[in-house]
Amino acid sequence: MASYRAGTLAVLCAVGLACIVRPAQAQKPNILLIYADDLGFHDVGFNGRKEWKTPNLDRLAKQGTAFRRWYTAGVVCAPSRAALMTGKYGIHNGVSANNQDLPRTQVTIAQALKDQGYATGLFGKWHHGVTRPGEKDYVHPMDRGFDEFFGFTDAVHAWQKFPKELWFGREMKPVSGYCDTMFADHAIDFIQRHRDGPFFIYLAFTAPHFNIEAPVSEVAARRRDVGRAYPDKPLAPVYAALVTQMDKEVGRVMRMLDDLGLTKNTLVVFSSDHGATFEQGNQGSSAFLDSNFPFRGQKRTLWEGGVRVPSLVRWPGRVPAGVVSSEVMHMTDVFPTLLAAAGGSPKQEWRVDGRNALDIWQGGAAPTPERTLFWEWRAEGGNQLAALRGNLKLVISGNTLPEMFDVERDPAERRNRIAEFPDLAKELRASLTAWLATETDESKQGTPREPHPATRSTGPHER
Ligand SMILES: [Ca+2]
Repeated sequence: MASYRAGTLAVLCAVGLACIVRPAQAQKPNILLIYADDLGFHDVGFNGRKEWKTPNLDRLAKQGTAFRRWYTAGVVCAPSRAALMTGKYGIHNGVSANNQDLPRTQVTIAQALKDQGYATGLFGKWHHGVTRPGEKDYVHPMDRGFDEFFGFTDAVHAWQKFPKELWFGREMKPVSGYCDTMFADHAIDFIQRHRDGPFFIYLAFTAPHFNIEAPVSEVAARRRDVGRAYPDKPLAPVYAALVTQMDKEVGRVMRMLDDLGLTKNTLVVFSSDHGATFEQGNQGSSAFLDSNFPFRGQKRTLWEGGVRVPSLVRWPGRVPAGVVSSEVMHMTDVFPTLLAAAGGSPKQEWRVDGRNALDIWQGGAAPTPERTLFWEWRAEGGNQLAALRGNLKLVISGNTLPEMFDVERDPAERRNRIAEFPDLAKELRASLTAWLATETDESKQGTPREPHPATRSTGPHER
């Protein structure tokens, strides 16, 4: 039937009848960017979680491409989100610590897409920092390119799963209910109002970040499966419910796209701001559940468990379905890639670090030679640096000797193989030092730091 139609169309065109079929490329896709908070690599079915199910995310992965090597750019909320929004490393966009506010000078993906004619909405968690010099307050998301905003601006407020009030734009109003459900409701409403498109939605859920609380019905359901498996761990089903409730919210939003016939022309990206935390706030739940398996580490570390996040992209007919990609993606790539999908490209003066990965999302391979990716975590008492090229990652933790891991053969980063690759180790260390030297004044502002061993002319690693 399809080939008959295509054949008929070709004949009609050949005889000179008006062809009003618009090529798919000419229509700008809607863009739905879904961001989870502290979701570990192993927390979703498409990465092997068995104790609970995430059928809606798994379906997206089946209908699109899941990325097994998608790296975040920051290991706490604000730096990860700022890198997502700007396509730039924290040392270049002004946010490499949780308390730094994104400077007004930085251009966000929402602003860039707005310039492409998009209606833009943020539903969920923004994470502001301390007021910058010259500002009266933090820079509000509605001054960042979002036409509409509903949610939290403050990270500590965002611990509340059943908040009493939330921001509607610039106004705080009373609300009732579970926050992620309200965020999905607002996204659905926005989709309905902007069905003629193009729209950009940044749906920033707060699950499964603590507080470890979830809707009663979902917790009850998880007590029946996860709870039975771990009767001595009462918080395990609650953590699971945070994830499965989020999955349900994703499903509701997808159904609205289906109902309005928008699925084919909507690019969906799902990711997490960084790995799961094993800190006090989670009361041991995600640690017990091994949320970052098979990786070492957690939030606030540069081991794979901190930086490698569950991620997928769906764009029917454009992004291959049912594929698990091993290409290395970096969170800073999202900005230029979404902008490319919308028919734009970043201006040179924005100095975006990420690269347009649209070819990779569409099934192509990464260009060679391989690029080097960098991380730094030097706030809140942390002191760790890392550089990745291909499968080899140099990690410098505090004052200890540098280490090198093959993250594909040894995802748990157990075997330090630096002695096998002395030249590469030296080169990566020099690249790290050069990269750190590009830190902007805005990034230095508000985060006094000790010089890291990697930047000293002689360090313990040279002994
Ligand atoms: Ca987070």
